[in-house]
Amino acid sequence: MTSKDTERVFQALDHLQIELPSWGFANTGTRFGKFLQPAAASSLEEKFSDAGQVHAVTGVCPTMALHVLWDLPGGLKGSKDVSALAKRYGVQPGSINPNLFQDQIYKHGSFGNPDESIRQAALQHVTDSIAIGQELRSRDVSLWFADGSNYPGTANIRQRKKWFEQLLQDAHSELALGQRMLVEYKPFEPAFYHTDIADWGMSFLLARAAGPQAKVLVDTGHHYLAQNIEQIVAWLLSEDMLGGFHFNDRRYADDDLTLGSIDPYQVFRIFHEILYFEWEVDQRADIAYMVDQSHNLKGKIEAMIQTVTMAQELFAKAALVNHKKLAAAQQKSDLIAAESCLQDAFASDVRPAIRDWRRSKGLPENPMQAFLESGYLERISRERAAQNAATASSYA
Ligand code: LRH
Ligand code: MN
Repeated sequence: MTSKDTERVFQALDHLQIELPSWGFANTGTRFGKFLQPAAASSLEEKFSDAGQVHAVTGVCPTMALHVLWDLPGGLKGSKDVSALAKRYGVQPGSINPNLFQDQIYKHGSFGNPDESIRQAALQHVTDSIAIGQELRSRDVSLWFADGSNYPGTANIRQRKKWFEQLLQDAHSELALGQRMLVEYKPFEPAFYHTDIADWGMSFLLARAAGPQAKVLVDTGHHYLAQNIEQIVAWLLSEDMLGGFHFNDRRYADDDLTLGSIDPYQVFRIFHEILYFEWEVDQRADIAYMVDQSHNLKGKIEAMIQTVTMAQELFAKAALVNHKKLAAAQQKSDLIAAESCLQDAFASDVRPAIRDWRRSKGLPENPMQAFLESGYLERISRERAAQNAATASSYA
């Protein structure tokens, strides 16, 4: 690594901020059960406290995404406490996630439900979530819809599309200046025949039809294994429609595993497309880098620190791609030279430069070690064990 390379790593890390999901600190499971961790967070205060720990040892996680039903069951009324918690734990409220999938009324959908009163109830929840965002001065409202069907012929796909178009436009009209609406897509689960917003194209069309403050959210776990995610990212950048990411990793489906645990080169290729675009247009892309994971077996805070440091490493490697040399090789269709630009960067050991960057920021060189030596885990395991033990649940 030359000093120029180290400088490029420093510049890249100066710009990478990662938003943590409140729900990533709670006890979560699969339909086959939930393995309870004594240290897991169950109250919003505990989630802010844990996110504060990750921010303290990494320095790059100043915001935490909130899921309205799980974190703000009282809706707007609860926002005063949120601001107090944010102040106390040094982490600001991040994207606001309405919950349009848990309430019993959403059995046959929310914006796609044939029952208009349920569609209106869903719109009201989104409108309330937008108001919460304004109250908390958080920028993004992040929309994911579980809507779809399980059997052929049971849903009018075109009619539901029309309802989504109209209701997303209605929601967009509630946004304040500077607020954004992120539309997340997912090919399946919990619906197993069709999902109303199943891929990037459907999200793109609906976001564009909704209005200028609507963008596409790319959850890396929401793609078929054969899909080229970085090509989708390149297209969305080219159309100025990329609003943000939900980062996680997977071997099969929406496994929500820790970033880079299965395919680190996938994340590197995504970061490369972003940094190559920014080099070409000589401008930072306005992207929300967020984590969306559920840590069913790993320690929740440790998994979050692992995710953030892995993201820093892969982002730093992508910053080492020699864009000028790459552009020339692409222009000459010099395949080996072009491919080597990425492979050489990916093979670079950026960890010493990252440690230097952390030292220059007064941050611990090894965030995981700093956290494990802090005694925080032992303390919360003692304090929270009883309340967590009481939350055992069974699937059926
Ligand atoms: C859906 C999803 C969505 C969240 C949820 C926790 O799979 O990715 O972003 O609301 O996970
Ligand atoms: Mn997601």
